[in-house]
Amino acid sequence: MTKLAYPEVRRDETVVDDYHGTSIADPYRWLEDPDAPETQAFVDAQNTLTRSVLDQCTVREPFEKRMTEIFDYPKHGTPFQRGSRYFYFYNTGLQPQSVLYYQNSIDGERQVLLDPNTLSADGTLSFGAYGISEDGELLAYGLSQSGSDWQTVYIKRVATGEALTDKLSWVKFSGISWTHDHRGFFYSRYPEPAKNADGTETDINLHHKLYYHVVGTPQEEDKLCYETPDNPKWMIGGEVSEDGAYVLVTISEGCDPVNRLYYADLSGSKGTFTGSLDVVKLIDNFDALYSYVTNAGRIFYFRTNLNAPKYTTIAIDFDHPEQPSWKTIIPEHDKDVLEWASCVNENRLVVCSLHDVKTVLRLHDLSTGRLLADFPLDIGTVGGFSGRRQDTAIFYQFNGFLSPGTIFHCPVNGETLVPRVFYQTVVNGIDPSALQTEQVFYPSKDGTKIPMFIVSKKSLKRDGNNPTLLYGYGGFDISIKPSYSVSRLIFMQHLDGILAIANIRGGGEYGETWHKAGSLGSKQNCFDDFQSAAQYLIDNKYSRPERIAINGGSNGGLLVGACINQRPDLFGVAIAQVGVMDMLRFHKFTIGHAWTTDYGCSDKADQFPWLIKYSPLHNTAKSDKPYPAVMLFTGDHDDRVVPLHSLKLIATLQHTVAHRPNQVQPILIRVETKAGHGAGKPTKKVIEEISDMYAFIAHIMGLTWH
Ligand code: X98
Repeated sequence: MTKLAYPEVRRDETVVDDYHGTSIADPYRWLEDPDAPETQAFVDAQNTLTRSVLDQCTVREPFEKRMTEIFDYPKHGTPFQRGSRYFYFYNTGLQPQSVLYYQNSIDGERQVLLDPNTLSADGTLSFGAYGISEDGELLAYGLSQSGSDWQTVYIKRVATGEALTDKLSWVKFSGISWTHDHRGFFYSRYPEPAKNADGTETDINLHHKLYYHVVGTPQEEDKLCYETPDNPKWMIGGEVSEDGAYVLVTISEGCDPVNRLYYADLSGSKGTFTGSLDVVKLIDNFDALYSYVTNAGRIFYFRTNLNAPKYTTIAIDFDHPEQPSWKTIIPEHDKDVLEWASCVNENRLVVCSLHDVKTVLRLHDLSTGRLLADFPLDIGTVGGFSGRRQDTAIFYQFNGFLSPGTIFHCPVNGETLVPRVFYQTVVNGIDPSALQTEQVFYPSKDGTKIPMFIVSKKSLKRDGNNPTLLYGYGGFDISIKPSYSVSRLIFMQHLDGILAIANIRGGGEYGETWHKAGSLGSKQNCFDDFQSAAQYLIDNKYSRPERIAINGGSNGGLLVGACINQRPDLFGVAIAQVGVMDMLRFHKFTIGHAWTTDYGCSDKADQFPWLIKYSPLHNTAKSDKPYPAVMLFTGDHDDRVVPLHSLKLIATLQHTVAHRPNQVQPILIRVETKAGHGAGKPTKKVIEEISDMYAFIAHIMGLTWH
């Protein structure tokens, strides 16, 4: 491969910061201004270079064609009931955005409630938060433009389709929770930004507040229900209890699974608030998570990790709220993580757990916790669920690496569980019988056993030559569970690829202990686990370094960024999507401050040493060895992980690595326009991005399409 003509990029050597006595240069600080013409020219030049490489990738066209064919299958969301109506999302196949439908009965005629595809020509307007009133008559829904986290909330009358005039701006990180009188709902928002914000801005998000909106009134009249002016980084949520009698107010200080928990009695007010809610502070510290499950009068059930890193369900009597009176309903399991619990049939609890990264679904008695029955389930993930206290039957969606999705409808009021298939997803063109899944447990650097799924053709030859996509995330208590992916199956079917998913530390696969073992001062464990995964694949003759492509997004983009600096020789290709790359400054932009719970913060003298050791931006070219081929991905409207992370890293990598005589592989970035962190991306953009990614991998590895 001939060396590419990388763009000339200005370095400003005058930008140097002092971190607790250590000087750190930031020569590409100017790339932090998304509106500067120089930044835009940089992006244009990078995109032009990247496109010139992608245009040479012969797999690009067949991949996109095949992906478009196979992805064109109907996708049905898990139905849920409000009032007498059933609601669900549905996509015919390649529609840019899924459509929200309703039916007046379970086998009634389908009617369109909201079709985002009619609202924008290019599909870049997408659904965000939504809530349907208890009687099923009103839909409040957030719309987001170009993948931004900002949403504007509107209201629609279900029966007539009439759009009301209500318009709520500056909504972000919000649920929508209706009071049972159908008069209005709780939601969370930020103050109006000083300058207009459309998702390309990088300004820090502070002063999240909880409001109540009354249908038919202007937003200026919304009741401010709770704010924490002394703690501008705290995040506030509101949820009406299942019986409509209370609102539960939760406060988080970041992404850790811990929250304060307050409640207010709504039974007298019927949502007609005169000012701040009269809250009772049940839990006023950040020692543990308390996630509302249900309540029977003043007996409240919560999922918690208090003294239970794998989570339990407890009952708290609000009339005797002192901790010794709390009752354990579902005790902590020694192995399985309790992911969520939901009350059904008035007195039963559906409990979803993770056992070695595979879903287990069980039915328990609510008041005693006694196990009543196990739901029959294949190996995979329950990805959708609906069922509430008043329901005698539930819907749940199952999927896995080789299973595109089955929605089951199952009565939960009897002695036994007899699920009926409500909807079976059918995908033509992929033969799952030719493929296999295994789960291995490999040792990491410190000996910890890490689970890894390996999906491949049954005809796999362990000759050390197989193109392998190694994917990881490793953070924020998020578990990477088996899921169906057309693009990965195409990689296996047409390029003889292997998919390896390493369930590295930092995630939630084994509860809070697993999460903490890969965060703060132990973040290096994530990178060691991921590198050990590659080593396992090499030692066991699945692949070799040149044939391993590592991939991760967001916190997983950081994982990829850190790993190429630490072990450039271990991988052939690195794809980092929407990654956090500047570990010294991430907390200054949009919601970055919420991630200090996993990462720590460079402002703190005792935490700066953790971050400077692995920050992708600050550790390039520490090794003389050539880097793998690199492609960074970002979107101009990504206001979760702002694009400056990837822009500054690519400028740095091109300066420090790409020009070295021994660096043959390209180091590139792809900046998508009118796209954000991922949610709400229209189907066409998804297919284009994925085709670019696999075409690049195939091009670098010299794979031929068949
Ligand atoms: C976030 O940053 C999620 C942001 N976020 C939310 C919501 N609530 C939050 C409360 C506290 C802190 C962050 C919150 O989205 C929310 C509330 C109601 C409805 C919907 C959302 N995350 C991390 C992230 O995006 C990890 C996953 C969630 N990162 C990007 C971490 C590093 C890279």
